[in-house]
Amino acid sequence: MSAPSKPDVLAVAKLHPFFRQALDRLYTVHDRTHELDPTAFEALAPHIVGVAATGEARVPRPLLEQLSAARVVSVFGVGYDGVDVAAAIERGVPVTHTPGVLSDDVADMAMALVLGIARRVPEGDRHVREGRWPGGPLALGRKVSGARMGIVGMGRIGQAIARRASAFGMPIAYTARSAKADLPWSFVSDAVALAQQSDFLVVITPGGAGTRHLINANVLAALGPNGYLINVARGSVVDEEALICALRDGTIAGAGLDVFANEPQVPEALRQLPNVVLSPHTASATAQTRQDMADLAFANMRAGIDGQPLITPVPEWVVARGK
Ligand code: 8YV
Repeated sequence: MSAPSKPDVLAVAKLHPFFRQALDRLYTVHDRTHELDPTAFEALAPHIVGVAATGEARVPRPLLEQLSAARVVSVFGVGYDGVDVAAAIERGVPVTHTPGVLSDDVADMAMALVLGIARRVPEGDRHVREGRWPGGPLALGRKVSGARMGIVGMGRIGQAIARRASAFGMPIAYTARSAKADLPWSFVSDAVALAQQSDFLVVITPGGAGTRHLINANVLAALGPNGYLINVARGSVVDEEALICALRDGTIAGAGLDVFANEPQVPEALRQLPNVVLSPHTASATAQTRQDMADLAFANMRAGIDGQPLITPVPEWVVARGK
């Protein structure tokens, strides 16, 4: 008697091995069949009971409409801006993500980028490796301790960044959809006003249409020639062309970027600039955190498919369905 076939799951993006290995134990994972083999996908779609996604993956309404048996979309990531959550809710398909487990790593990376660009860490490494030290010292950096930090977005990760920056003696101000009365830091109504009073402007808002190009030329001009932009949110939140101009023209002093408009492609104009530290979207990329994310994303997938309570549904689902 042959073993019962495992339930069918669609992976809409290349999954992290930790997540994929967990899924393979219980499910038949179809890797991007909707893109790679549309004909086969037509026959497969009605059998898919779960969707596995990443923080940047797209799960649009037309795809959800093909997945008539889908019981859950499980995102390996805290961001889910590529998922049409409204469509999922309309179809009664919960969306889950992996909040909390990666907050420390992303906040650590934000501080690493602050220190990296301000204290010229990558530049100093090259100065030594390329034998330029005997020719003279590295240029002076910018003191971080006591500098003013403005945080755009004050969710779990924004608060983790603020706690770290406070330990560096940095006065903290923030902007968000609304002030959070329980926080000890000062609220500023908008990004331009915040930039005007910041030495380091750190972006940690969700991605998506609501924040697209929130950091534009006006914000960068307000940040000013002694200011630095740090982005650990989504590339879409920053007008990348305006940022390149601002870095090239000295409108701002520098930037530290972990995310980009069209990953993994990064414009050569940005890659050639000396006053930016570039990181390949690795803010949550530690072995420990990726395992925690995989465990949580798998637990959400299993709960959704088995009809059990979800561990971390996205807030929109909770508001719409109360759980
Ligand atoms: C994810 C991220 O690990 O959590 C997010 O939203 O941007 C990353 O930290 C990545 O998206 C997984 O592919």
